[in-house]
Amino acid sequence: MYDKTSIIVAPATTLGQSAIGIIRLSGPIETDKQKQAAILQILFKVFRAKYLSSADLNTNKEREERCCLKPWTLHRGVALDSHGQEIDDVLAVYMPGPRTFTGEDCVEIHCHGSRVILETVLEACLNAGARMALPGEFSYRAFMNGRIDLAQAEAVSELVSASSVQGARLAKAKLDGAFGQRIALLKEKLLSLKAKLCVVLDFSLELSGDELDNVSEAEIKQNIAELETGLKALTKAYQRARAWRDGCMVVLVGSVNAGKSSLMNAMLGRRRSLVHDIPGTTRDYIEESINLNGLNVRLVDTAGLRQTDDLVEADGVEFSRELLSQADYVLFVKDACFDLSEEEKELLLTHPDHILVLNKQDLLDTSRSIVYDACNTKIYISAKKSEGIDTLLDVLHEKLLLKMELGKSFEQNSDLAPNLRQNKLIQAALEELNLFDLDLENKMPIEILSVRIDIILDKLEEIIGKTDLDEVLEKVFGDFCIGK
Ligand SMILES: Nc1nc2c(ncn2[C@@H]2O[C@H](COP(=O)(O)OP(=O)(O)OP(=O)(O)O)[C@@H](O)[C@H]2O)c(=O)[nH]1
Ligand SMILES: [Mg+2]
Repeated sequence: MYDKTSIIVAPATTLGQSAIGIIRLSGPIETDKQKQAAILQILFKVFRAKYLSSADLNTNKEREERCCLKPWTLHRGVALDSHGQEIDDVLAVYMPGPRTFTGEDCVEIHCHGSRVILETVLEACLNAGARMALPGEFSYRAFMNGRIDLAQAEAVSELVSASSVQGARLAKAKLDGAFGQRIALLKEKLLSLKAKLCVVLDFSLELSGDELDNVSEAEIKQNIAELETGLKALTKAYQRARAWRDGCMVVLVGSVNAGKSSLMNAMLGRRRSLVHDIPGTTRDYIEESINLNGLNVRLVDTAGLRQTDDLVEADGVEFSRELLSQADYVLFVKDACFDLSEEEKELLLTHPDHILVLNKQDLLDTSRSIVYDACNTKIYISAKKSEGIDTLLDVLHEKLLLKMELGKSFEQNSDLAPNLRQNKLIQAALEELNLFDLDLENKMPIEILSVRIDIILDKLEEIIGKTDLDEVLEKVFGDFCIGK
């Protein structure tokens, strides 16, 4: 995958218009202190410090300074294009490794934030001998040089893509290494479990599980229980973290013309979804995000549920059902003037995490009372007149906090934020732990029990990264953006 010998370069900020735009370089540490660092040789082809006018260059002091720019100091100067022409007034900083993000020699050039300038400086760096960094390559080098563990590397990516303050905090805690420490604690427990088994093994190679004395067995059971609690807490935390990080998915479903698109627009406070009295107006799903008291909620408007001969609409209906199964919460929109059909009642029963939104209350004949008993929570609204929307949003917020267990003290769980990859490994570890428990019950030989522990250990190690796992690393870092 990545080679580790070249000097890599990439924009560290977006290639757009902004006050400042940064080009970042990283390359292997120059170990020969007498030699000019290779990264500086590149820098001096694209950057000239302000005080280095050609006349001044004759003094020894400046020659020295030119040879080795004072580290950790911002130097004012000009950026040069590939032909040596001045292109921008910039600041440059040289950061010798190993105490840098990548653990290597690093350089940053702070330009004015213009796409043209950044691309020109980038091109000059490439012509001077640097290579364009691949996605995630800076973080990869930080990981390979032992500056961060794999969970921390992923946290860098999670931090920049967090969609809420809490999501950013979770990523920051992981970046600080708290998550890695939690895994290390679980690893310790496993090792102590393995040690106990080894002690028993040492007594006799013939010994089998049923010959474990009562004390050892009680201790082992205690260890398993602690491990199980620790792993389960992490999978629960995954759900919570996912909600804070990626947002909760709330799907609006119901029969055609119920007012789903009107409700979507009312919740967004703007016209986004097409509204019409022709049934079957919405065919493809429409997704928009809202910030519900700090919680990122992805609202999805769907095609109305009905039997149809129209092939395109039928596809839309099929998709609505698929989205329904993925939803964290469902807003089941119903025209309040009509009774629930048997099919609708069944749908509500199979999706208990729903709010029945009874729309068009402005048309409701108060003398007519319809009993809607197949639901957990019902709220009357008028999407057209924007009535009841605030109440609906408040109730939805409350429900989501409850469902995703987000009401619990955030600070208390701030270090627990596995991502999808990590959660899969945690679940695999849990499954293996259950098998271990079963084997113990069935008095299996200790060697088999010991192998199970090794498998769990492998899973935990993969979470924080083992350097020989090339495939995992490629996948993890490949998902990063360039410059990270
Ligand atoms: N009186 C009244 N009419 C409403 C209300 N909400 C929606 N409507 C009307 O109901 C019709 C259907 O509204 P939509 O929002 O398009 O309904 P939908 O559920 O998205 O329909 P499909 O996309 O066909 O599934 C439109 O004519 C709306 O103006 C309401 O609260 N009161
Ligand atoms: Mg619609």
